[in-house]
Amino acid sequence: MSYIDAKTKYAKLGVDTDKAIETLKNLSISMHCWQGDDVVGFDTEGDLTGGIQTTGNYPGRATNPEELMQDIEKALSLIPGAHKINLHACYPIFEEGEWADRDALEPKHFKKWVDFAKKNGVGLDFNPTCFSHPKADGMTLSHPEKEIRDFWIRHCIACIKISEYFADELGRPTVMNIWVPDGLKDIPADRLAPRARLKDSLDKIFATDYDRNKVIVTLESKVFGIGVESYTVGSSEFYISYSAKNNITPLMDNGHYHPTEFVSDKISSMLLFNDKVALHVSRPVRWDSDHVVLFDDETREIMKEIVRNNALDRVLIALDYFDASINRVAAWVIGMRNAQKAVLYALLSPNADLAKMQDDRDFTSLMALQEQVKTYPLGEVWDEFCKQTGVPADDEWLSIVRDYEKEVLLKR
Ligand code: RNT
Ligand code: ZN
Repeated sequence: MSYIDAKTKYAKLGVDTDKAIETLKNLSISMHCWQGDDVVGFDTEGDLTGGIQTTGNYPGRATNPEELMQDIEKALSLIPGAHKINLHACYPIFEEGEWADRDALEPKHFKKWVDFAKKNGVGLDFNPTCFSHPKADGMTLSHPEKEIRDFWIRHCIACIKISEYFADELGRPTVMNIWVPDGLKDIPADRLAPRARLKDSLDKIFATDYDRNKVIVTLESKVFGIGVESYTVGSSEFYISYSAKNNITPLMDNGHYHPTEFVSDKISSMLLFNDKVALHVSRPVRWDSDHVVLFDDETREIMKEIVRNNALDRVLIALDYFDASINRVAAWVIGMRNAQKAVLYALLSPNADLAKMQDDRDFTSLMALQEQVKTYPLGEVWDEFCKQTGVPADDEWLSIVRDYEKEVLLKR
């Protein structure tokens, strides 16, 4: 089937494939740098901590800024559209002999990333790194010791400054997401005090003067982590309430809920009460496992909600996973392309007709049409999108990654 045939087929449903392609071209997704090096970063030596974990030892991990940038560039060349790169504060690029602790990080330590972003025509997003650090032992912004809390408050404020610098340099807002791993392995004696301290620390961070048009701070909740199974300070209720009261953007990671809860079902409620909503699109398998994003039911359902709610400009989409068991460049390419493909699927759905059937309580037609569109020729429209944006089709990109693996990754 050709693109023209597919276009005709969708047109019979009242769906304009050309328009969908144009919309998709304008959607930028934030691609997480940390898939490239298993969340190791460049500023500390120790292990990954904070209740998150990478598994696998596929060869070719990026071990320095040059390698990580080279791998990101390779991935970007295989991903349609123009996107953003999401950096963590543990990825500063110091000069020879230079080092700064997390609370002393400055824009200059990220200048090379700005140069990289300009060269590649991408935006930058940012994240304080409140884990994998000697002072991040179990608790950070909610730590009982003031000295430790103050350190992480200073870190977050430093990150706001760096985010502002990115926005100034690149001419587009930086999304800065705060996630802290604070929690307890076993039954708490006091659930309130750590939450009160987290609230107070956030108040102190937001007391800093910054331009909210340039930096969109988001707060990411979680249900549990490895080694913090019994209590998470920054729970969903905590951050939803804090964000609403303080006009901050909440962030939902779809690995951070009970397996019977779906982020796709939460988006509409959050959009009713928030100007913007941020997402970490991930794939939990049994737990918050951060598997590569697939073109699966929940990813499609999430994107359908965004499209149907007419909220492509209000939902800030970022990816968050770290798989060390497969080629890491391929992991980026697969996840990004799947997220975009799921958006395309949503754009090619006869959403207004389906909504009307629901309102008319014609559930028979609704079910029939929802099933009908599942096997419509999405692939042809996707191929056309890849062609128009100058990137390889689904059956072409992997051999390019394989060559890169042979020539670059396996020689590391
Ligand atoms: C952890 C959160 C957080 C991290 C990244 C590295 O559970 O999902 O977003 O994955 O910041
Ligand atoms: Zn996340």
